[in-house]
Amino acid sequence: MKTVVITGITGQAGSYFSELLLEKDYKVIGIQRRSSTNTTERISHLLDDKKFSLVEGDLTDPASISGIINEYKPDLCVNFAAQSHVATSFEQPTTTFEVDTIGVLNLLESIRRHSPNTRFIQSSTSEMFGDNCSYKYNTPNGIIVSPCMVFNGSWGDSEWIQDENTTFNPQSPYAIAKLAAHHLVGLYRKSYNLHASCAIMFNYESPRRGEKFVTRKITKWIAEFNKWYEPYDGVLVHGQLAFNQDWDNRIYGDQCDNVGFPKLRLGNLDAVRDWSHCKDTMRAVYLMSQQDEPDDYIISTGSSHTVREFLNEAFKYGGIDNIDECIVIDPSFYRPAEVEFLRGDSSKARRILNWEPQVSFEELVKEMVQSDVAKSKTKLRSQTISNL
Ligand code: F7E
Repeated sequence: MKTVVITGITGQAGSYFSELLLEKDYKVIGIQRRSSTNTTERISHLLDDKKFSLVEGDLTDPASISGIINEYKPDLCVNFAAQSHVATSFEQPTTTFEVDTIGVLNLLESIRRHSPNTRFIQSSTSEMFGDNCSYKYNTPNGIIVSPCMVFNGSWGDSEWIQDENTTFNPQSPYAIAKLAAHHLVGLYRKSYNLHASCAIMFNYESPRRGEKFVTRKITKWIAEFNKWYEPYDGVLVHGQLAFNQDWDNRIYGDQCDNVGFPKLRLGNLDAVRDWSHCKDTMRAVYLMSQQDEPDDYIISTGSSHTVREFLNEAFKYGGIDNIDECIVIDPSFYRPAEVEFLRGDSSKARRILNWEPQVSFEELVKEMVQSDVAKSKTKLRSQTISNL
């Protein structure tokens, strides 16, 4: 039986990737940071699986990481651990570099010294492109791609994309830290012949997405808003909603007009993202790990939408019409520097890995809304019972 060590095991990607590798009959070792609170919500259904176990460790502590790599000498090690919130990286740049760059260096060094046959996959990010794109020109002699163009704000049907040859121009401490890690992986692959690859993943989402990312923030708000109104088992529970204070305190400033519910506070609605389902993205990561040769791949759907489009789609599934009355544009959610446009060209992954995404944008949004609505109803049931 093969063994995989996964960092960031308690996160969205770690949980889906674990499920996939358990299905593929891997023994899964998840590295979990010590915490006094329970962080295993996303992997609670895996904890009883005999092939699944957790070990305590911290990416920023070389001794703990090298101890784990040395002990298990895994066939595969996948790094999903990161300080992954872009806005937070402006407030905590040093922590971001410690986890997102030094943490990767610690993993690479541990593998090089203790287990050079371990295959390694790093989660790189589309954020590394920043405000840069490639532009495809149709010419009489075929398509020409210019890999270093600053996005001009107009896209529509245009041929702006990012692919493996697009020049990086990172726009946040997070993206710069990730880019340094990306280059380290390339260097260790070349210098030490490690089977080390980078998955350049565009935004991936699911019902397990963290609640501070814009997609989940929207779908969770919709669920809580609907719950505010809903009669349950004949009992009108309007007003009994217990807010999750950890979600984002800034949401709870203004009240929604006429309804007594806090408005949804958002920043830049014009940003364009290439959103995929996390499960699709994880399949690509698995396929990368099975290739004879290590390499870097763009993992994306190739189809992009604005935050506003996500908002419209989610409100549609949530059955709420009056979006403008429900939201407030709050400049505190604007970033010091923004990545305006992301659309990944994953032709290489489709060709070599024989991969393609299966979940459409509409299906993704619908699943996220439905999941949050279902979760909020479960919460409501227990609250209602305890209130009786
Ligand atoms: O923002 C805008 C915001 O935080 C998406 C991470 O997984 O994907 C993710 O990074 C867009 C941005 O994700 C709010 O300004 C508007 O333009 O959901 P996000 P992200 O920054 O794209 C990449 C690939 C990663 O690697 C990252 O780790 O939405 N936006 N209003 C907002 N964003 C947030 N969070 N909250 C708002 O209220």
